[in-house]
Amino acid sequence: MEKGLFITFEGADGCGKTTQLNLLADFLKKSRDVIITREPGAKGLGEKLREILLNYDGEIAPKCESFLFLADRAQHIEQIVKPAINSGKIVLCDRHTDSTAAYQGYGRGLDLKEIHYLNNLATGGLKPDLTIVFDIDIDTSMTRVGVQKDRMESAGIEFFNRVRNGYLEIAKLEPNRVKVIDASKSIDEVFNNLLDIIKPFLLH
Ligand code: Z5A
Repeated sequence: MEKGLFITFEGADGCGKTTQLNLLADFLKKSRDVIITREPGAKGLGEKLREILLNYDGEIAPKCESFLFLADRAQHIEQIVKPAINSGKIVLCDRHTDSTAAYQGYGRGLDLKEIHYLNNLATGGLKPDLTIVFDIDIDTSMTRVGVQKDRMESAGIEFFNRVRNGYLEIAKLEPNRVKVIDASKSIDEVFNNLLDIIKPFLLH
């Protein structure tokens, strides 16, 4: 059996990571067993948590928001990610632990050490083999998101700049796991850059 792999896709809203994840899945499916998943809300209970996180119209305290994302993660890891990796699949996941660090930590200002600890608790210590951060300036990403914004997307430009800088900081701290791609380029150019990173990685 081939070794399972866990690859996560990260970046500010509208950076184009979902588009790239789907392109990569199509490319990899020619030779490997691949599953696509996401946080928050892959399926079942997660979908209910996603509905609250993105659409609840009352106030959600930052700590409560973090715990809801972490609850979704704990369920997702047990129900979907671990079984898929253990059966030799490549798991492509749209957002994971670095989203909590970037949005709730750098963005909302919660303690990063605590978030790191809680992320570890939720994942049982399982880490992505590779994480791609799709980096983009906030004006471009907000144009891509469009006028219809959910609860998280309505947080404002200063918040998103903190999130973006948070991702770049995470990449500096963990250069072996986290690779940054300039996501302001065309879809084809970004995908070619993604393949440049993925291909040698798959050979290891
Ligand atoms: N969140 C959190 O705070 N803490 C956590 O722990 C976790 C998540 C796990 C989830 O939102 C929200 O939860 C997210 C972070 C927070 N929100 N905020 N704010 P989501 O799952 O609904 O959506 P998303 O992950 O933020 O992004 P998205 O809507 O899926 O967009 P995307 O993946 O970045 O981009 P896309 O869908 O591939 O593309 C967006 C549009 O741009 C689309 O029309 C594409 O055709 C277009 N596009 C894509 N690439 C290009 C290029 N290269 N050029 C031009 N146009 C492009």
